Amino acid sequence: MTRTLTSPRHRRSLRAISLATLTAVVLAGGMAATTAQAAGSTLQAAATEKGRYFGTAIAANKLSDSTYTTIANREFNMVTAENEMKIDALEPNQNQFNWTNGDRIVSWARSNGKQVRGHTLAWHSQQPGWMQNMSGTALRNAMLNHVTQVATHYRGQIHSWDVVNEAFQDGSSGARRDSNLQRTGNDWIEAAFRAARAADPNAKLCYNDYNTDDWTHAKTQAVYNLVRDFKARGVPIDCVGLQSHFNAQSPVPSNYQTTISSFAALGVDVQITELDIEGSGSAQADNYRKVVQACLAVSRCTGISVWGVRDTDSWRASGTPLLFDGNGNKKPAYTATLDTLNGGTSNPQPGGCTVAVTRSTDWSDRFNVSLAVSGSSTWRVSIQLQGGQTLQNSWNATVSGSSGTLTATPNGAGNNFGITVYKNGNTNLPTATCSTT
Ligand code: 9MR
Repeated sequence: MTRTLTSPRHRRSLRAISLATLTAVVLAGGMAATTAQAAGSTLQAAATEKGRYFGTAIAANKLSDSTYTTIANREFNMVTAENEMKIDALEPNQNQFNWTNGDRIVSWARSNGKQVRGHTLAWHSQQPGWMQNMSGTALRNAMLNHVTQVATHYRGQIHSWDVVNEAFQDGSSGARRDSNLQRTGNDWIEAAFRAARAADPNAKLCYNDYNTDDWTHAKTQAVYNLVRDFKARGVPIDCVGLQSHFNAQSPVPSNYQTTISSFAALGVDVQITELDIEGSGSAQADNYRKVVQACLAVSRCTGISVWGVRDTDSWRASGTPLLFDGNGNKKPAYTATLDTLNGGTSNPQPGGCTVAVTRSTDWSDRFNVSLAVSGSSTWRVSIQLQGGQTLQNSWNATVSGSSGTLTATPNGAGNNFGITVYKNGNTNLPTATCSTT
């Protein structure tokens, strides 16, 4: 046996096997790299790589618009019905449920491999006329019946339910919003959560609101206290939804990450549920970047949904608050969101360095990439251009190579340097790693 194995003929064939194995490994490596690159080329793929989802609101009457469904299907893996699962839509007459449009959205989502956020079981707004005219015990029971019937109908198909929506006042009071539901007794919120848990034990149950993004706002603190109280008393709650509708009057707060991490520290997930940010160009892109960065910085921030696909689909279309323009083209806000989802600096080794990579000016054929090294002044940065991309130009560092992997070292200009990259059809941001020399 030994002799046979070590015979020259066998050694040759062993070498052939090793070569074949090696080739396979290299090929597999190449394929893995291609897959990883493709995986980060849509919002859903990039978010998945970070252990999150990326969703959108969907309107049933737009499911026949192929531009809309093409984008929605490609980019998002979580779907919220924009209006079709609200109380007036599902129970237009008491105890007569109309599931048609809610079911259309759920079945579109599920047949395309997406998950669904349910929105919303109990709310002061969008109540059908019969409910608006009710009060007291009759209203409480009607609300609980609605929660039970709807959560039962969709049982097993919902990732997370917005069980209660917008139950607190704006402004400095921190009080509950006055509504017919609130007037049935302060415990209406916990009653709704208990009914939802009983009807669908596997859905995550969320409290969802707007103007709860700034940690210093009374409304944020009021929701925080509600969640803390629910956790302390064992009322079932799994998540908080920050709607995050931003504009000039209500900008992305500088303490947004503190808000997210503070809720998460109570033992609930945080979901950014209705994100839209009015504006355009690089200012809007920067705001989207801040939101995504804040979510990625908190492990219990488990997903982000934008409130619509194209600007023209938005409830406030004139503010152009979304990631795609009316023609379905990707906006700078889209690119910033994708880049941020794909980004992230590795933790420095002791005595090591990190490099942050951001896209700056973007032209049709090329873009600038800014690289900022921290942790050391004696570094070597390895930059991996994406497939097809080539180097045009560099500044403030010595850069060698022209495609594939580039190497950058200090040229006396400090730790911030840049390159211009020809896209050649590939708009993805290069990646970089830093080592000390
Ligand atoms: O985008 C929704 C719009 O089409 C409806 O007319 C409106 C009233 O129901 O609701 C909008 O969505 C809201 C969501 O349900 C709750 N948070 C605020 C959203 C924007 O108004």
